Amino acid sequence: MDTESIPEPARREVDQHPPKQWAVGVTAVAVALGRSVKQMGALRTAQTLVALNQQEGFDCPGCAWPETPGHRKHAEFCENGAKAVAEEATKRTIGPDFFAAHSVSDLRARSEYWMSQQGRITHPMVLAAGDDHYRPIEWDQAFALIAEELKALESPDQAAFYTSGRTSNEAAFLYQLFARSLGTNNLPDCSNMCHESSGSALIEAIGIGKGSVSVPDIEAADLIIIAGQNPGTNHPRMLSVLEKAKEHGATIIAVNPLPEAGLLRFKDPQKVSGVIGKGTALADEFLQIRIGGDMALFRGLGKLLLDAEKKAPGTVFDHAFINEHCLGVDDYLAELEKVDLDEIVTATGLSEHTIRATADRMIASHRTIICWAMGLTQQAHGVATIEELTNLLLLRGMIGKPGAGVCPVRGHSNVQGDRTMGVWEKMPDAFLDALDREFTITSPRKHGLDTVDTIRAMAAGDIKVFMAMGGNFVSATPDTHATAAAMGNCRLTVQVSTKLNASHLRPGTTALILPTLGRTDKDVRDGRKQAVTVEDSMSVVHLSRGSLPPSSAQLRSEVSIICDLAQATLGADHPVPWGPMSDDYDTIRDHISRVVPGFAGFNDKVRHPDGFVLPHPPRDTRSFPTRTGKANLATNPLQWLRVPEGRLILQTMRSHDQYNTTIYGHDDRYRGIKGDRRVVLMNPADITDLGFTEGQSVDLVSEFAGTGGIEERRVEGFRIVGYPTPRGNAAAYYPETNPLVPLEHVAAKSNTPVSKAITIRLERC
Ligand SMILES: Nc1nc2c(c(=O)[nH]1)N[C@H]1C(S)=C(S)[C@@H](COP(=O)(O)OP(=O)(O)OC[C@H]3O[C@@H](n4cnc5c(=O)[nH]c(N)nc54)[C@H](O)[C@@H]3O)O[C@H]1N2
Ligand SMILES: Nc1nc2c(c(=O)[nH]1)N[C@H]1C(S)=C(S)[C@@H](COP(=O)(O)OP(=O)(O)OC[C@H]3O[C@@H](n4cnc5c(=O)[nH]c(N)nc54)[C@H](O)[C@@H]3O)O[C@H]1N2
Ligand SMILES: [Mo]
Repeated sequence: MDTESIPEPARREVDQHPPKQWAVGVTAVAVALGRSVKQMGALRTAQTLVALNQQEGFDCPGCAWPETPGHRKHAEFCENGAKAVAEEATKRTIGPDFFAAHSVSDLRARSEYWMSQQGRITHPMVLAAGDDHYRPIEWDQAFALIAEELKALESPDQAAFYTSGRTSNEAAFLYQLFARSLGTNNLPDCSNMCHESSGSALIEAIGIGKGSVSVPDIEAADLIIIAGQNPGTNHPRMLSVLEKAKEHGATIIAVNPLPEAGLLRFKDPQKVSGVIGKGTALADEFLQIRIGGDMALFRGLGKLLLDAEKKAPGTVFDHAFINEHCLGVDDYLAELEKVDLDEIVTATGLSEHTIRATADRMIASHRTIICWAMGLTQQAHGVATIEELTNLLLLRGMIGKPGAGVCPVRGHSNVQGDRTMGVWEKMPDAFLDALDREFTITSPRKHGLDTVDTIRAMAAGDIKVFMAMGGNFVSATPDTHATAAAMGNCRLTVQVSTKLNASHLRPGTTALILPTLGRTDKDVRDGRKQAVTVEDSMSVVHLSRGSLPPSSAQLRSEVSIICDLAQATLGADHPVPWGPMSDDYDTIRDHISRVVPGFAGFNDKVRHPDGFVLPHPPRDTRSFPTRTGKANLATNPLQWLRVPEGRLILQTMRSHDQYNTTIYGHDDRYRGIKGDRRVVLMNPADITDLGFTEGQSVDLVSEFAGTGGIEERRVEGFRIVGYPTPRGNAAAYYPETNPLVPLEHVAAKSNTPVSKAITIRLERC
């Protein structure tokens, strides 16, 4: 395929239509099939899409939303899942000729869109010190090069091992085992930028950092609050579960600064009525909240629940549950007493009437679920916000019973599994003890570096070797220019990748690209077809088997790459049986079954058609394995965002045509935006008040109070689009806006970059 024929899109006038009032429907099917055939051809499209999320097929590399139990036989259609598959299973390839034709300096001028459209990387490539071209390298030489650099380190803590959330359980387990065998806990991952705030809050509150509900729970709930999440684009299969819940009489409340199409109305392409009819109205209420106002909303609701409880004691709070299971209740109630509803109205931008109506719905509910995603986690006070919503559920005993609980909706398809497998810079000692016993190694106990701290350490020259198991570190992390410079301080950067991206172009002194199999690819080891496993957002573990012939004989599985690297680095007499595990993934699962809680009998259990569900003590038995042994209500000072004079609060979000840093196209169909990603969505009244006009091109300048005064960062040439977002708030796409997010702008406790609340001003350009 002639990849030169894929041009950079010409910048043209953004074509804007009013935001869509419904999601999915027949257009989605057409768009996804069109993309699939373009990337894969008709035959491969047919072969691939029938195997998606089937019992004998592969797990969708799109989102982490679970399959409905018993339904894995009937793959649900999901436009964005199909697009994610088409991107991976594309027939386009890039190999040594491509890299001979394009220098690194040339490629830096290309967009992420252009790069991802070039196709799958087919050969291991090396960028030698001082060279401007990647050149092919043999696998063994690549492993020897990495091993040499790792062995030359003064301390293993001079290495960092990043993971993106597509990595299978088996590869993730081996990757952390390798890092710990080497002697470091430096295991930053994409979760640090994603649901870390949820984990931080939930571990303290309920003793486990995972959601407590299942698909049947959602279908059985009578009230579902969805805050800071855009499921129509990012978790489309969630919509059919919400539709089921509605059929059973549930009320759905959407809390979002934007009127996201998927939350308002849903057309199910599986049903004739969905294709031709008006669709199901999903949200009964749309609370158009100001960015960062969620903690105030939940606190205001808490106050109204308390008032109602005082009026009719025993009717609102679940005293039996509170007495048996909760700590910290009196302090929290004392805090609620202080609430001034006027402040809540100002902080949220919602009317008192709306907040009271929501409280009434909560009081009337017997089974409440709260779902959330990045709108809540990527806030400076994200952890406190999630603690606040958990408090409300605890006061009402809404956890550990059918149809009720906490539901952080995960991002990457195996991000939750990677954590379960030990990819975390601060894994508890009990896990490390079990790992050491199983393999007779000595894991380090000193906590390692997370994503933001890895970048800081790189900038300080303290990280010499950086390895990434997937992902696009430079584009996904904040402060793009500072991060790119920090990468340049490394002696060696290694990217295990499927597709070309900006991280390959921000090398250390030497850089390697190691091409790997994806989910859709057939993985044969030692003559036998291998399967891997993944864990979804609701703690269900199941098998995934790729079936497509790999696009190059050079591609290796992540598992085999790690095992070969480990043997090259740690030597043949290392106590971990890297060779046998590399040849037969059942062997890896046997080891996992003895190390990771909940995995006893792993190989048998995972062969059940629906996989198996991991234990979750609060959900299963209302027991709370926290430090105190009880569910803890947290009391935090109320926090919300004030918009400084002449400024806006900017959130950075995903369009309908991207997967994180992989850009599929330039449209954002549900938001009615076509042909341009460099846009800033603003309230029309703000456009006028700030002295601008629609369609004007501006620079976005972020302002951040650093230690040395106000710091500024700039991205250039964004087109103003009038959009129904609250006054004082703006929205633009990630990753183009990541240069605006200072490395220091992180959430308290979770260290998650604050990608959803950046103070900006606009400047004419
Ligand atoms: N197709 C597709 N699917 C994906 C991804 C993808 O890029 N493409 N990414 C995957 C990953 S890794 C993740 S983490 C998930 C992300 O899934 P989401 O969290 O849905 O992704 P975002 O686009 O970041 O959207 C955040 C939502 O929060 C809202 N929001 C912003 N600020 C606030 C606030 O202060 N309060 C409230 N209440 N809402 C706010 C935004 O308007 C937006 O609707 O999706 C996963 N699935
Ligand atoms: N401003 C801003 N920044 C954000 C966010 C935001 O909302 N706003 N969201 C954050 C979130 S939630 C996340 S999760 C991160 C995402 O951060 P990452 O996970 O690091 O980024 P991705 O764009 O998902 O990574 C894409 C790359 O992964 C590689 N890849 C794809 N599939 C495979 C595979 O199967 N194996 C291997 N080895 N490689 C593969 C391809 O080479 C591709 O180029 O970004 C974060 N950054
Ligand atoms: Mo994510």
